[in-house]
Amino acid sequence: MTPGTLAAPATPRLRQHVPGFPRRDRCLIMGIVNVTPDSFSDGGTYLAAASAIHHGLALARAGADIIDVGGESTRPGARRVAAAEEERRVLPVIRELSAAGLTVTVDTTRSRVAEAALAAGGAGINDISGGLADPAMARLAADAHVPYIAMHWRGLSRDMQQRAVYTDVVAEVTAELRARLESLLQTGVDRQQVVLDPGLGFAKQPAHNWQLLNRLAELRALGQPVLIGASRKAFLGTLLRSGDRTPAPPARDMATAAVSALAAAAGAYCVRVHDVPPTLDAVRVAAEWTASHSDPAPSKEVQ
Ligand code: PMM
Repeated sequence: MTPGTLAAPATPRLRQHVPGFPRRDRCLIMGIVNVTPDSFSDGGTYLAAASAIHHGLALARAGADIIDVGGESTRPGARRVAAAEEERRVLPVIRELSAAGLTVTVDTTRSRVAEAALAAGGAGINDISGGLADPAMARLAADAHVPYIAMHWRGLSRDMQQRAVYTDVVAEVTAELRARLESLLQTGVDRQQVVLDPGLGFAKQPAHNWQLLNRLAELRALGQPVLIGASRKAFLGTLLRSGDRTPAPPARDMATAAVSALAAAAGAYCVRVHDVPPTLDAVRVAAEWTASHSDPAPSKEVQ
């Protein structure tokens, strides 16, 4: 054994980097722009392209590293919109935000919409179906060689909650994402491009979401960067309602920030949120918290 091996100081692990996304020394923040009339979280306020663009720029100013633009609601029970309508909603927003220098992803399951979004300046694809909804998506991701977020998915939103049946949710989601990853790689997608996401709230009951968060390490063991999308989701409202004092809706952004801190400390690569400032503080705290174990010297600052 090399002398001193056991005494080697702990060094912070190198942060994962996905070419095409910004490089940061903390968990990345993806800000959400939903260009849908029925989004549960913004009530359609950002339907008009102009306000969606304004909102995306504000999220970036607040510290979002990536802006995710989606034109189709994925709330449980939601019906699909036509591809042409989805394009009509997202393309002007993606064009404008990309031209302003922002890193923009398109939140779509359709290769046709993703291709048009990349042509409009988009930097990556956020596919909540992980390539399952459209067989042409993996080929596009391989050819375009852009960041590709593959989320765990068990079917369309209209009846996905019927598929929230698991014996061991973490083991099953990890196995299903591993199968997705292998299929993507076989199609020619570069491993470096792929970010995996457990898909909180998608064919998941609240307890499933909490188990996935608690056992993030098992998902990270697949070796890919992991994205967490917990922002304002119903399972946070359910948790807070079960206490007797706190009303659920206004508190969801604080609960979201708490999840952001814990997920970042557990090694999440990126968190996808509606409200950026509390999550920016949260991921900064997490970065300092996890980095400080390698530097035992006390800070000079008092308090
Ligand atoms: N959640 C929603 C939409 N897109 N994309 C990824 N990668 N992960 C998610 O968890 C996710 C997503 C639904 O939430 P929203 O309606 O607030 O955008």
